[in-house]
Amino acid sequence: MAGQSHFPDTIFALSTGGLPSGVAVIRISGQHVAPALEGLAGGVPAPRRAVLRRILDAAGAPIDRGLVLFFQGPESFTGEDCAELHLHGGRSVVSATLAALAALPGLRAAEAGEFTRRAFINGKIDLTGAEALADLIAAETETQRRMALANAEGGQAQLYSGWRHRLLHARAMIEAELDFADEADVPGSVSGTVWADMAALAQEIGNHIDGYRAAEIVRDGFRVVLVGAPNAGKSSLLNALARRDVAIVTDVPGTTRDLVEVALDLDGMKVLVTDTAGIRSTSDVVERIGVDRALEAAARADLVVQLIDPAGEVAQACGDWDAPTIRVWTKADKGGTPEHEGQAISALTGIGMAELIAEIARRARGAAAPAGATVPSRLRQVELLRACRSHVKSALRDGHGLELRAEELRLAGDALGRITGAIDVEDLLGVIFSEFCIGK
Ligand SMILES: Nc1nc2c(ncn2[C@@H]2O[C@H](COP(=O)(O)OP(=O)(O)OP(=O)(O)O)[C@@H](O)[C@H]2O)c(=O)[nH]1
Ligand SMILES: [Mg+2]
Repeated sequence: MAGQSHFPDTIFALSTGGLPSGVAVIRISGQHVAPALEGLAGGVPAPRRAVLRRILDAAGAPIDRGLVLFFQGPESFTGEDCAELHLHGGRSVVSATLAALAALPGLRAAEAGEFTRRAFINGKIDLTGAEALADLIAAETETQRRMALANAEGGQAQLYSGWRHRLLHARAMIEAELDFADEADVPGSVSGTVWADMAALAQEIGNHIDGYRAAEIVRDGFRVVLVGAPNAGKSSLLNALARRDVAIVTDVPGTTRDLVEVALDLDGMKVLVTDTAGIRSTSDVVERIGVDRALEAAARADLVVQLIDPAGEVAQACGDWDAPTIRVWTKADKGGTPEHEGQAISALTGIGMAELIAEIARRARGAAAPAGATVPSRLRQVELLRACRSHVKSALRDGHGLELRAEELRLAGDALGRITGAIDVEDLLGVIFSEFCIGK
């Protein structure tokens, strides 16, 4: 069977990473999979059974021996007939096999994200599921992985389809009220419960949208900015956190001018730590730009860590930022006792470092979406959610007629449909699937 494909081409790609590797998996999808396996592997294995076969080139000469798996559409990732060849991950093995596949009629190399795109078009996953798969492949930390997995397993799809269902139900009740408005025995308060539910829905969508920043923190990282007077020990702290020499450290005040950023995995959370120029008023043009950048970075931070050398100059007024700020006293190995509250650390000996890292990780977790929460993961989704909520709110306004209010609910449902790809998204697909690597 040729699966449910509408695509003339059968696509193939190396789906595993860099070569050489122990094993390389080549994936094939489309209506010509079975004939391709006949030629390449001497036959089509029973679906979902791994069999060891010789892989042959077009002239019948052996390329390698490997496992061959066949997935009959629609029970496959793409919904089409699919196959996987698990080969030895040598460059020559892979290139000879890809060349043999390209020589077969109807086959061509896949574009980035093309397998997932076919899965979407064949109804195997919705757009939020596809986006979550891209996130899962990109996930570097445990929290990123958990969030992506929850969405890949249909968390968002279920939530939005529940909301669409409520919108449909509300419209049906309103239509009924419109149709039977003239008759005496209409259950008059039908729309009363409907509007209460729509008000609740607007609230739920609002809460869900509020979760986006927390999701962004998981996906893109919790932004920590180190600020303080020159020589406070900011660059030394950055290097200690990164466990390598990222930033230049000298005893010259004003060493750092640019922003220096490192991405860390702190206790499963992605944390971006930025070192900045020491803040002071200066006539040096370059340093002044550095100070401006430091203050801008602090303004964008999720957490500011303000470093103070107890023996150093009293930090000058540091400017304004909204982010929560923790004070850290540096160079604790020198024994100067801080007079004020705050953590004491030494980047040199490691005193207090574990406590500081734990505190940053605790705050990052507090700001991030909780594990397994269903949250919007893309600005695209948030924009449509905002549109949806604004239509629901318009519908709730009593001023205009019932027909118009029902129409607003229809538009609200359409916005949700665009998030999952149930309606009208052709123009978006290129953008969404280009995020993927080849072979997915
Ligand atoms: N004893 C001791 N010295 C430190 C410690 N941390 C930094 N220093 C020294 O303090 C001086 C300044 O350190 P930096 O890390 O360059 O300070 P900074 O805040 O980045 O300074 P600017 O980039 O000029 O703003 C250097 O001589 C460091 O070796 C520490 O924990 N203990
Ligand atoms: Mg520095």
